[in-house]
Amino acid sequence: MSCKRFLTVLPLIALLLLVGVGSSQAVYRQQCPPDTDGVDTDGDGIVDNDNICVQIGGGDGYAVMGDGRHLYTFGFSAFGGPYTPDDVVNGTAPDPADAGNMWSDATNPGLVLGANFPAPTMHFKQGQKVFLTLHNVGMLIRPDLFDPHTVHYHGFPNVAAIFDGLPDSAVSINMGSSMTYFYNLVEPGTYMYHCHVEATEHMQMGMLGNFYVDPIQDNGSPITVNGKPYSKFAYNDINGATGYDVMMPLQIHSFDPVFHTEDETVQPLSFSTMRDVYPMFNGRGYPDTVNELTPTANPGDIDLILNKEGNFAQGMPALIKATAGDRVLLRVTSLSTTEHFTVISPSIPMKVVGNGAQIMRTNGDPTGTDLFYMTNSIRLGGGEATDVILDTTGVAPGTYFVYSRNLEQLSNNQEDFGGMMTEIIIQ
Ligand SMILES: [Ca+2]
Ligand SMILES: [Ca+2]
Ligand SMILES: [Ca+2]
Ligand SMILES: [Ca+2]
Ligand SMILES: [Cu+2]
Repeated sequence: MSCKRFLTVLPLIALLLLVGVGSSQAVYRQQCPPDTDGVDTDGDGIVDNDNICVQIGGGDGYAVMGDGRHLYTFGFSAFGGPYTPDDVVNGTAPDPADAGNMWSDATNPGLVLGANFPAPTMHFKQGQKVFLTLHNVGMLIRPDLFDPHTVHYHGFPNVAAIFDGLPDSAVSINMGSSMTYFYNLVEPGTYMYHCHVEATEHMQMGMLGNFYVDPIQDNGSPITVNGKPYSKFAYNDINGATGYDVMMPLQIHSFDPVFHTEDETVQPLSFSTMRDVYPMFNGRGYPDTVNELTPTANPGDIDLILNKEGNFAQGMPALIKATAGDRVLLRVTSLSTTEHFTVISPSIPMKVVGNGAQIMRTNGDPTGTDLFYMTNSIRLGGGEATDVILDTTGVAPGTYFVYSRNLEQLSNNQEDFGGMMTEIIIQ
């Protein structure tokens, strides 16, 4: 951004901070070109709807842990449009009740300011061309921290290094600045995104989100497997092997409260002794992982999730619900900065069908040989993604569990029985 524009924007931001209102879309600009290529690249039969423009903010805020503690975080939030931070950002189905929420989500006071954890979920379709604008809204709790931010779309082969978000090879976005990243989504898969500025700090602090791309095969006619037709697939698989009925992204992450408190209270950061004691799925520690959305007074807005103390917590659900016979796709990703995590499903076997945003076939080729395997546990390090399908055929109705095999990760800090666990309810 030019110096002149920065100087124009800065007082406006200061004004917004003072008055605390969020109707400032005019302040920030995004690139959002119309789709005029005359070609239908996402396969839905419409030639002019393939460009998708979304905006997120980068800033700071608080996240509520499973034991009720509020941790200072850095994060991304949905921005400048009719979204609350927890809404899926996919350019469709905006929630009109949320119009104008930018600096804070009035319906979700646990998530004030410019941060949400996890970051807004990115859900797109193969063939779409995404223009993702990141606005750095600044740190409201740490205004002395003029850290820039970026978006690193992990695992994605970019057309140019500048869109990769790596501070070494790309520009970082300073406070009051914006940049539009371009992604040509030619491959489906389970990805993740995060800020890559001072990555250990900004990732530990929470700038992490789910990101997945549906395959173009979803546009085709249903594929019948074992007498049951599927119309949604994890990957282009030709024979329906990755077809599913229910899908849930499960983001693995964990927080070190000492590190977060140091950042909040302007202390030197303990990188070398980072120790995560809040293991989470989708930003929540059990039992918050299974709390359901609570309808609000606003019609159409079902964003609230209360934790066990009745406080608002992160709005990303992690409860899995299915009907016996359904195939459940879990898109498991880890953005942990400290540890490997082993996730088990002890009662319902997992079929691993994807890894590293590719179908588990030779060379990741849809026509390759199946390399799928059955297991009860998958192990992920930071930056890894695994797609598993739980086939619930013959599973008796009831409650089943998915959790970390490392038993010390089943806690919310010093509170026993919590952490990285969620439930599968089979009806
Ligand atoms: Ca189209
Ligand atoms: Ca087009
Ligand atoms: Ca909403
Ligand atoms: Ca820093
Ligand atoms: Cu950042």
